[in-house]
Amino acid sequence: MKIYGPEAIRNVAFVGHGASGKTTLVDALAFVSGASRRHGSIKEGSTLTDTSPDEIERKHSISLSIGYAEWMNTKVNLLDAPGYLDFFGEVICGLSVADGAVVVLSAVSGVEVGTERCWETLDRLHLPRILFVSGMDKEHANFERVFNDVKQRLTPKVLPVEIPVGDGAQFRGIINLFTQTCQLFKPGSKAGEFEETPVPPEYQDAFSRYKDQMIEAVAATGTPVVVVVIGGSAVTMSRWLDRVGAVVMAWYPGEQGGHAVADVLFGAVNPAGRLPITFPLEEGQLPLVYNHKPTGRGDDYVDLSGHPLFPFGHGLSYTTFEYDSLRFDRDTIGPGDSVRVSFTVRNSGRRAGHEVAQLYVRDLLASVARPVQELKGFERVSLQPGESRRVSMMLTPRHLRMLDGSGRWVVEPGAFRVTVGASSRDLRLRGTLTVR
Ligand SMILES: Nc1nc2c(ncn2[C@@H]2O[C@H](COP(=O)(O)OP(=O)(O)OP(=O)(O)O)[C@@H](O)[C@H]2O)c(=O)[nH]1
Ligand SMILES: [Mg+2]
Repeated sequence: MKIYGPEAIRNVAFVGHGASGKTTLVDALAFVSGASRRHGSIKEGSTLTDTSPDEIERKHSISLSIGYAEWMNTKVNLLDAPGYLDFFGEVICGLSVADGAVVVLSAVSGVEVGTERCWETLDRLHLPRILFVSGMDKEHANFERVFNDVKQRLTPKVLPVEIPVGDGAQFRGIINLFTQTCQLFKPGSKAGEFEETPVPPEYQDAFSRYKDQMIEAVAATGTPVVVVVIGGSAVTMSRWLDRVGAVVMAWYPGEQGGHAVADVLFGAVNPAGRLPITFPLEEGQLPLVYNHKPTGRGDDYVDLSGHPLFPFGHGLSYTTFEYDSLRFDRDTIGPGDSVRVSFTVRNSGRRAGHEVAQLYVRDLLASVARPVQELKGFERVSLQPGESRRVSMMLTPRHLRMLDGSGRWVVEPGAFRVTVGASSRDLRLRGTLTVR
């Protein structure tokens, strides 16, 4: 073994009720880390830490014993405490030198009196802790029940880091909620042997539910929270959105994405991206698009709004913008004519920023049903605080045309409503253009 200085040594105590699996876990950790060559078992009396004749004979720990694991240039002393309350003095000895604790719970029995007793001592000593649910392969193992038990009887501030795949005889592996990977064990394999796979489809629901709980728990600490979403499409966020300060949609930002996100979070860059899709409140609203045909009725459901969570074209920045003075160079045009639409955008906030001004058109009367609005132009305008600029965009016959009942492109005479704003639902200016 390498020689470690005090800065690279950690003492971690393994505590919990009797026979919850502490000695077995310590043995497995030492084995997986390479510190021990033997994968011992309680049944054979061959574990690293239950070594006295009494412990081997009775198959439970009697005194505090130490194993160790070498992990990431740190020596982790594994202090295996007995679980039976008769030996609670040993637990206190272990905890008094520990930097933190692993509280081991049985997947079958969950929180027991012994667990509560350890927890109270950990509270008193202000020790950080993680919980480990052992015996997921046993009959009647139930992770969800143990998790809820912990929330009710020990602390509401608990978050799963890993969740099991299957239980009892069907227990097959674990899913890590942070790395978003799944480790599947082969039947009969040793500790530390697994195959790494993506999260199985049947676990996606549980996976997202626990991830949402993770965001809620972090937000509940009171520290301002920004959620950075890495994803290729809309995600639902109604369960936690009102509890966090901001959301940054980073899409799949590539290998320099971390720097870009950091610049946005720390304010070095004022973001100006706009959504090219609609984010729904719930999946039940899908398909949800900004340019649908008129429905002839309200958009709401009996039990849900018909409005999106974030509309097409939405995006915020660290400043604000005002719009005014919409003008057309002509109000009435012929079917083959173009018109110049202009308006003023002003940076009304205190930071320099970029606005993406958007122009939408609706054909108010047509021979076939036309969308309630369609994006026909946009322009990115960079403005210093207080600065304003005239923005102008051309509307040409291409922007006003449609396919008629017989499949021909036509610009039909009549009125067109022209709206300008910061998103498809944040429209600040409107005017009407007439085609003769
Ligand atoms: N099937 C199964 N059995 C386990 C698991 N972990 C522990 N066991 C068994 O459960 C029994 C108790 O395990 P121990 O590791 O001795 O538990 P402990 O918490 O150290 O017990 P005490 O020191 O007596 O408090 C032993 O028979 C183990 O073989 C597990 O994950 N699955
Ligand atoms: Mg033990």
